[in-house]
Amino acid sequence: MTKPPVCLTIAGLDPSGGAGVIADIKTFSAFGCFAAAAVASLTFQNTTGVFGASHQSGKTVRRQVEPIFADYEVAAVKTGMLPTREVIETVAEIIAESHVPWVVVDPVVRSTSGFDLIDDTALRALIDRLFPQATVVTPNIPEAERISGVAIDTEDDIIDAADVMHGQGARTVLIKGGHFRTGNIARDFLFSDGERRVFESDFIETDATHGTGCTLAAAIAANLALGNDLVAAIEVSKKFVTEAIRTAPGLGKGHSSVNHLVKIETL
Ligand code: PXL
Repeated sequence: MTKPPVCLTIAGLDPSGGAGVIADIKTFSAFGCFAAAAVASLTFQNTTGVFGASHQSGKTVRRQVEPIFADYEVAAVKTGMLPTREVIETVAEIIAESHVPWVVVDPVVRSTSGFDLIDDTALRALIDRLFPQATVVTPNIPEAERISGVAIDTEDDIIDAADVMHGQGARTVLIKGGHFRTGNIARDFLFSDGERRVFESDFIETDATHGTGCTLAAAIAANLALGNDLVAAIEVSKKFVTEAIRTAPGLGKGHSSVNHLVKIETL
């Protein structure tokens, strides 16, 4: 049997299974990658909201991740909720030392239910230390607004926000337009090397959106690890997330998780 590519997520643990490392592990697996995971923060939550979090230190994140790099050839890293400046600086150092070829940075800032997942100092470190190392940074609209300081109402605002993020060191930015729909189309905007590309998918009217951001970023990392180029990786990942929303299990009293185990043959 040929060896599967190893994908490593460094993110928060959502014990209810919808977002964070559990979503990432399932998504990596759905694409046939081997999942490794380090927990940067233990969150307390369910589908109705986030009730708190207990963060790891830079040291305990390093102690989780270093043995993995010492043992495996890691094909892609995906970062999600990195709660403090200390954790972000540690992750940035380890990624730089590792020379891992693909780094997907999901700049997780706030939960769907409005809980701030990282503070301003951490956000600054995320921009300064991780953006320059990212193959792609994947903010949604509220995240792009908080990171760039640009209020986004129009497509021109999306372009302005991407310009600011380029200036902040992110070479390639995918702004996810789920919060910026046009009719029944959800559009994501990719900015890379002076070029802009728009990806369209069906907008599905639903409450089952918990973990969509994590799932998309993890799917992109998996597909880069499998040898796809970035555009192809985003295309298949968007189809995957659309299907994951469409086939969501509808669990819990709040925003249901999506279905992370979509059969990729059906895409
Ligand atoms: O969807 C953003 C997100 C990412 N990671 C973790 C989370 C959340 C939202 O709740 O809990 C761990």
